[in-house]
Formats: sequence, structure tokens, C-alpha cells
Amino acid sequence: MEKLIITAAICGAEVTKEQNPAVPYTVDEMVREAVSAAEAGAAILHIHVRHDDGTPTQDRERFREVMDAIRTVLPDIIMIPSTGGAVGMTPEERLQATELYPEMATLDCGTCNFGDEIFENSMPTMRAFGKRMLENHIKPEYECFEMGHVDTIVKMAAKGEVPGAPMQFNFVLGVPGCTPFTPGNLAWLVNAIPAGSTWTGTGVGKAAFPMAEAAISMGGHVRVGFEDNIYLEKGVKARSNGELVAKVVQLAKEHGREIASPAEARRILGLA
Ligand code: KMH
Ligand code: ZN
Repeated sequence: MEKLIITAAICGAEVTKEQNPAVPYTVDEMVREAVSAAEAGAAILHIHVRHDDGTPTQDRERFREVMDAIRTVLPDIIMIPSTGGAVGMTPEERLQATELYPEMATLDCGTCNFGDEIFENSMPTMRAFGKRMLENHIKPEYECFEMGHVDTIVKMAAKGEVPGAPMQFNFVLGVPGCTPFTPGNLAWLVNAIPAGSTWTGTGVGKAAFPMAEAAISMGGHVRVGFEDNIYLEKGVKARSNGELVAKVVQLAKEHGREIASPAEARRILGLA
């Protein structure tokens, strides 16, 4: 099996300091969490940004400030800024990080429930996001929250509406209202992607580590971080993203999988 790529989703758009005081908002806090995740073994950071008061934003200049500050201390790390933002943001607002020409960015593969809200990704929105990523030579990470999202994006790639092979999928399972994590659901998704694709498993909430273990044993990659889960174990809040990454490193060790460096992750993902 390939080495394991660990992505740390260090901040998200929804989780708050009230839920876990280690959730980063400021630039300095983002750098602190990025370093903790990288030192523990993360090769990729999935980036959302906040104003200093914690309000989610997709402001291009805030992304620039945060990503530049992280780049100064972690020159090799792969950064995947979000084009999902927070529920209710406009497509134009969400697309701003693509103006910075990151090597990758997320592309959300369909509309779905998101708790009590609706995360809207219409076909025209996805076409616009695909067009921008083709123009700016950005490799998408295809975020799939529902079974049907895979079929939708594979068909769009076949039509040339979004970047094609090799495709990188992230199966985000366990969002309230969307497909839950079960080993069977994950296996169904993995079987649905084109040969030669890579994939990452993200389990939300209590699914975080069961998903990590399943992905490690099935040859996928893993995302953890405060965006998805704030607990190290039942009732114990993680003090940093690094603690969550370290737990995945330990699981990988138990399954005999080595951890990929950023350079190795670039090769595995076809970026290098
Ligand atoms: N915050 C969620 C509504 C992404 O980053 O592309 C969407 C999200 C997906 O986090
Ligand atoms: Zn995200």
C-alpha cells in the first residue's frame, strides 16, 4: 500500500472556541495549529479562515494572510483552501481562494442537508467552480457528502466540466442529514470512483476514528481535525489538531502503514 497521507482540517467554518478553546481564529492561532498538525505527521492542511472574532469568511486577503504565514514556517506543506466556506455564502464569495492559485482547493460535489441547513451546490455552481479550477490549474479535492455526489462529479469530469484524472475524492461521512459512516457505505463509495483515483476518508463527530481505521486498512488516506471532530476520545477534548493527527499516526502504525511526507503526498496525488 502507498504511504498514508494525513490531512488536518484545522479550523472549519462552524466549530467554535465555546466548543473547544483550541479552535483557531486568528492568524497566530492558525499557524500554531498548522505547526502542531504538521509536526504530528500531517502532509496536507485543509484551510478555512475566520475573522479574529471567529466569524467565518472566504475573504481572499484573509486567505492570503493565513496561508502566507503558514508557508513561512511550513514551506513544504500542501494547503487545500475551502471553496465550500460556510452554509449560505454565495458562490462568488466562496471562490475567492482560487484567485491565489493554490495547488489544490476543495470542490463540493452536490447539494445536501447540513444539520438544519442546506449546503447548496447546484450544477451551475459546480460548473463555475470547475471552470475556474481548470483555468487556474488547481487540482480539486472532490468533497462527497452523499452517495450520488460521486456519480455527479465523475460524469462532469467525463464532459470536461471539471478537472479529470487522476481525481482525488474526500468522502465526508457523518454530517447530520447526509450519508453516515459505515464500512459498507465507504466500500460502496470506493468502488464507485474511477480506477487510478485517490481517496481520503473523513468521519464527522464520533465517526472520526472508525473512519480513519477503515481508510487506513482499505488503502485510502485520512482527514481529521477540529472541522470534523473536537474529541480525542469520548468525553476528552483534543488540546490541539496535532493530538488528533498523532492518534491517526498511531493507528497507521498498528496497521503497518507509513506516513507520507508532503513531497511523497505530492507524488501520490499527481501534483509533482
Ligand atoms: N463548511 C461546510 C458547509 C469545503 O470545505 O469545501 C462546507 C465545507 C466543505 O467545509
Ligand atoms: Zn471544509
